[in-house]
Amino acid sequence: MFRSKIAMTVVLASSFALAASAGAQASTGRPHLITVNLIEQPGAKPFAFDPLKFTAQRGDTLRFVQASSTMHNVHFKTQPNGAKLGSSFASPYLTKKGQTFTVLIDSRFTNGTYEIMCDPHESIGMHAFLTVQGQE
Ligand SMILES: [Cu+2]
Repeated sequence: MFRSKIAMTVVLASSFALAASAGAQASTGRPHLITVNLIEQPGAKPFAFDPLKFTAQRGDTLRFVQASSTMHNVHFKTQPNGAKLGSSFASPYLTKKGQTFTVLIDSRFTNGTYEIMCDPHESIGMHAFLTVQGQE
């Protein structure tokens, strides 16, 4: 399992490099592609979003990548006032390694912090925090 995690990191690092070079063509360096992995790990919280906290501006894209062999989803459970996602805004279940769920941070997202849960693993602490900032 440890070895496969390293391989996954290498793959993601190279796709990040591609995204970074594509973004570099714009004078502002935006928009960004932000990758969040759904991982399994040893310890008290066997499943996690990696990174746990991330920040985006409108126009950026969030990409969640299934990097474990356990089914997960991505549920935007708590949202700042004025957000237009609806409390049921969630991905389908991601069942296969490498499967992705992509969200454009557009005008539905007001500035503030969003708590993201994996529904099956909410009770064991599988959550993450997205902060949206910038001009509204
Ligand atoms: Cu999960």
